Amino acid sequence: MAKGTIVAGCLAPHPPHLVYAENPPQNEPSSEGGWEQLRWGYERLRNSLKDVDYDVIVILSPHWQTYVGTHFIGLPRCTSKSVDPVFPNLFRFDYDLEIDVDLARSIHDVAKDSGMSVKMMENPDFRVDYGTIVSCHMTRPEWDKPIVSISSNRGLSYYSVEVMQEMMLELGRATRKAIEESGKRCLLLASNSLSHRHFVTETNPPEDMSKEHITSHAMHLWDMRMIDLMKQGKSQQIIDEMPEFCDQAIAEADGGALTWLLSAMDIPSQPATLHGYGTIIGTGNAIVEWPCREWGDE
Ligand code: 2X7
Ligand code: FE2
Repeated sequence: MAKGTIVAGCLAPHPPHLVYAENPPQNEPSSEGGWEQLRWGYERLRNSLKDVDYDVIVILSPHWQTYVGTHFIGLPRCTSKSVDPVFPNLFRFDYDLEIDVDLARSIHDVAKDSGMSVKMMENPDFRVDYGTIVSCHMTRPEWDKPIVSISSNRGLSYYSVEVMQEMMLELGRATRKAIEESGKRCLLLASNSLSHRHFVTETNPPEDMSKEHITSHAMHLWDMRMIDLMKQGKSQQIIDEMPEFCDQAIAEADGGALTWLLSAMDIPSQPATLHGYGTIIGTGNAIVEWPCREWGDE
């Protein structure tokens, strides 16, 4: 069997506003559009991936929060309605998705062997979080690929960003090893915004783009710094600066997704491609791709 590979790793933010603005048939509320810069960014990501052959999407979302270890969905099919608890006016989405339970279990097993606390989630009434759904929908709206859904262990809440990072670096290594052993071609998604300080009131209508901007200049500077490091291939520096970034920009990378992604790609020094940047209720969001399939065995 050929060794499995990561075809690309992506930073794929999940504000529900993006799906709301797209008006897909699965989402109940309807809109007049909005947040086009980001939606065009996702369009560019989809174009970049359109001829890429892959078997499964592996995603880590900060909105599935588990406090004892990292969990993996262990049910072959998940069908229900996902409602954003903060924005039920924007996101009430009927989903029907397939899980690659074999790959999920393999990552679980490798992580367990390396000493991590892990669990397969087999509750049939489980609701898939909106972060997972939005990032998958915006990346692959056809919903024709199975996914592996990984929870965000809140190492930061109990300990510190440093502890969270150590755990996510280990989970990334376990993910890469399990993928290589599986023989599968995988697309990895880190589902998170960058700076995450948001407005506390909503405009009417929510898609009024004359009101959309970053919450502060400091948040803008942090977002630009992180994007610059990604474009320069300075992954180790991103890891090194993560504690300050999470603290000062209230970054949603505090859920571990970006650290996990960089670790799974072996802390790449190759440059990433920025497909788009934009704000959503004041938070900073970047759509970024690391095209691992083009790197060869360097
Ligand atoms: O989950 C989110 C987010 N990360 C950023 C902005 C708005 C809503 O939801
Ligand atoms: Fe979020």
